[in-house]
Amino acid sequence: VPPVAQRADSTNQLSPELQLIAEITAGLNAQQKIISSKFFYDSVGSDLFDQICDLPEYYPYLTEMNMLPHIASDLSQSIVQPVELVEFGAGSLTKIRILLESIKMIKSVVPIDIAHSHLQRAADKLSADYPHVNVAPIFADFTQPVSLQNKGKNQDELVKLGFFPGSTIGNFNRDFALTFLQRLRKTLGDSGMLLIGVDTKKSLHTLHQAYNDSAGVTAKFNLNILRHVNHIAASNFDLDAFEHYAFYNPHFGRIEMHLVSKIEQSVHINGQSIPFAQGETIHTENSYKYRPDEFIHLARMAGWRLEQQWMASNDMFSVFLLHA
Ligand code: AVI
Repeated sequence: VPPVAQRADSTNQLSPELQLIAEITAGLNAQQKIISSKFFYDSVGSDLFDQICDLPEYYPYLTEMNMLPHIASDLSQSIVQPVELVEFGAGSLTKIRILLESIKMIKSVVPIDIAHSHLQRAADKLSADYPHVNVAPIFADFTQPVSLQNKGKNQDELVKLGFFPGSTIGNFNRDFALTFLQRLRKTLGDSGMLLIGVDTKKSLHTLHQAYNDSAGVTAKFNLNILRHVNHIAASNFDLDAFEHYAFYNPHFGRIEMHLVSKIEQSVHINGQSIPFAQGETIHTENSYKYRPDEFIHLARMAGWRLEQQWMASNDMFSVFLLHA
């Protein structure tokens, strides 16, 4: 494969595919090698993530799912005006259904996700099951600014209720988490609200188990990023030559996932040979954990105020309702 730089078109703009290859190559040339966690989610990776969510050790998903019916019932009392629910990174719309069951004031749903066919299928099913709710999916990368203009029915009259569950905010570094929350504040408008799930700091043992499950699903999920990169960039990562490594970094308050090179080796990508020392790692993901006061501080800095807060038993997980 010729190097990306030689394949730019006449306007010198890289195509989206070549931009991805350039991004991956740049990350592998950094001193601490890195591949962005967004490359986890090809169809195999999305299936593996669904399997992670079924693991008893991966408490964030199950804990939040158990909290949602109670939260939805609380919101059904407090939300008295018609709302449009906007989910960022909507996936299969499983969680939206729990909200729809209780909150009758949701008149319109705008799920945003980059996985086009997956979202279209889920949106069609949702629309069939809730015929009185307007379902207007947006196929986009929700980490980029998204315009809600002309989406949804009578959208100007509906108050916007943003929904960002699953502690996906934890996969952003602090600066981007702040930028993202500021952006949502703008997107959802001056009467907007945001329901957001955030994983908490807790016993190191519990955190460790959640990212080092005994069935090895998280390890497969982590290694799959190399298979996906091979597919995108025609690189030759050997999945057997790397191993999963995840640990809690107390200094940064985050789980870090890495892939460790088991041997000294070179990997070919984009016309380059990338050397790996034995034991050298590629950093693939951060998952920040927030004490409630830390998260509330961040939300306030982004222009939100706290309306309501729910904590799972033993403070295992937190969900916040923020108001503009
Ligand atoms: C999607 N995200 C919130 C998950 C997390 O816990 O950070 C991704 C994940 N990585 C390993 N297991 C799950």
